[in-house]
Formats: sequence, C-alpha cells, structure tokens
Amino acid sequence: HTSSPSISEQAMAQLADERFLSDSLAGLKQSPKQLPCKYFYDQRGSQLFDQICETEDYYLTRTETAIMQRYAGEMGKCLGEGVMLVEFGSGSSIKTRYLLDHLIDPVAYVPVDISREHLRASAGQISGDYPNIKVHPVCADFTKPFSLPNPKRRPSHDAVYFPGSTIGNFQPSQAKQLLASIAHMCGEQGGLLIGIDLRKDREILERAYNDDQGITAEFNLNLLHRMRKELGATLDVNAFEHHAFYNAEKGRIEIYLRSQIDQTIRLDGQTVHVEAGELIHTEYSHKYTIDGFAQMAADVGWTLRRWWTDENDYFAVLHLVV
Ligand code: AVJ
Repeated sequence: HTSSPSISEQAMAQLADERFLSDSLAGLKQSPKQLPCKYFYDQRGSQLFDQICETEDYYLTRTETAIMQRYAGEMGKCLGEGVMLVEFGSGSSIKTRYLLDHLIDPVAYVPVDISREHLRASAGQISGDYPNIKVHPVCADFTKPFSLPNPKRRPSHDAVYFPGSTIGNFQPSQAKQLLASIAHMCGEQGGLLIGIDLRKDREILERAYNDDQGITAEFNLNLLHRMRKELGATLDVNAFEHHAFYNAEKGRIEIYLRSQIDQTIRLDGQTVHVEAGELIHTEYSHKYTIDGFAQMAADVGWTLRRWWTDENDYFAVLHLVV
C-alpha cells in the first residue's frame, strides 16, 4: 500500500538533504576531490543501477543471482530456523526472493536501504508476494547506527544478508568496522550471508565498469545532476566524463568524474575550482579473494562456515558466524 509521507519522514528527507550538501562540500574541498558514492542512489540513480545490472558487461548481478538460485536451499538451512533476516542495501530485493523462498519459519524480513521510494516500492511488492513473512522496511544509512524493529514473535537469532558486493565500496579499514558492527548487531547466534566480487582479469573487470551502452557513465554523472537539482549547484555537467579503471595493486576498481575544462562549481554560496583534466573520485569497488575476505572478517570475530561460487569463480557468497 502507499501513503503520503508523514511529517517526520519529511523532516528526515530534509536532514538527508543537508547531509548530501555538507558531505558534497566537504568532499570537494579535499585534495584529491571526492564525492561519496552512497549519494548515487536517488530514484533515477537506483533505476540506472538496475539497468547496469541488466547489461551484458556487468557480470556481477547475474552471476550472484545464479549462485542464489542454485544454492538458496543450502543457504536457508545454514541460516537456521526462526531467523530475523536483515538485508543491507536491499535496493530492488531481486536476489533476496530466492532466499526468502527457502528460509525456515522466518520471523521477519527487514530490508534496509537509503533510497526511500525504492525501499517503499520493493518492500510493498515483497510483502504482497510473501504474505507469511512480516516485512519491516527501515530507511537508513547502514553505515550509521540504526535500530532494528522488535517483532512480536521473538526471533531465535538475527542474520544479515549483505548481497551485491556492496561491501566492496568500502576501504578495507571501513569494511572491517562495518563487519564488526554487523557482528555486534546480530549478537551471539548471529549470521552473515555476504556477496563479494572476486579478483579476476583486468579486461573483464574494466568492461564491467565501462559498459558499452554508457549506462555506468550516466550513473556516475547522475551524481552531478543530483547536486544541481537538489542542492542548486552550478556546474557544467556536460563537460564531465566517466573514468573507471582497475588498480591491481589495491585490488579495486576506481571510479572518477573528469572535468574536460577549467570550471568553477558554485554550491551553497561557496566556490570550488576544478582544473581541466582534474579527477573527482566517486567510488571504489574492491575485489577480494575468499581467503583475503575471510581473514579480514576473522579479525573482527567472524568465522567462515561455508561459501558458494559460480563455475568461473567470478563471484562468491559467504556464510559467516560469530
Ligand atoms: C552496488 C557497489 C556493488 O561496485 O559494482 C556498479 C556499484 N558502480 N557500477 C559495484 C557500481 C558502478 C556496484 N555496487
């Protein structure tokens, strides 16, 4: 069902706006300049991301979906009976359906996402399609503390589902912190089912972030359109181009916006100068080995129980326990 936003939701939307402004200003004043990738996901950005997932070049989503389709039965058993499943960065919740199909007597499904409208729509669809599962959407930035709902029936334990290689957006130190806070959130019997993109040939990786339809470029540039529309920024968006490459030493894709001209960005009464050829960093996408990831997780208390991968070893889904 749909309802008009309550006062507090409007207030929260405004607070979110202010963070977008202060984070953007702070990032543009740094050297090198940067903008946080979490702001990619307004309604248009979320749509563009869904389109990226359907391209031939972006192998991640279809590979992970195939892993879920094939092994969700085993995963459901691993997560155990009476679980409250909390999904980080739920987006369209497509892969989750395979898991929901195989959970054993789940207490609740809690999709957590920063994109309010997208969350509302997909949570509505899930609760329509799964009448036996209680759906409690939470609109939150999962990198900040947020509270979980308290379902009437007590879950036997909580498990976090963190698909999509979203953890790859974080630098290893932040990823570790996030893994630590997930362990804290789930507590003693807690579980984590996480999707990670694996290291592979440069060509395959770089093609995934430079799709030949230019959708990834649009997705990246949408951040600047958002700054104009929502924050009233003045800048020449058309003079920016998408730039993405694999840094093999760091094991990550690096994504930037490059200005082809000298220009001045005006934002909230302040000015930021951008030189011709200058890069504004927008995103990292870290690639892991299963061992490397398990080691990082072990440092903050997780034990790798099982993992599943595709026949090319492009992507892996890991089950870890506290
Ligand atoms: C949603 C973070 C997994 O890093 O592959 C896709 C985002 N950026 N194309 C990724 C993204 C450019 C994506 N994650």
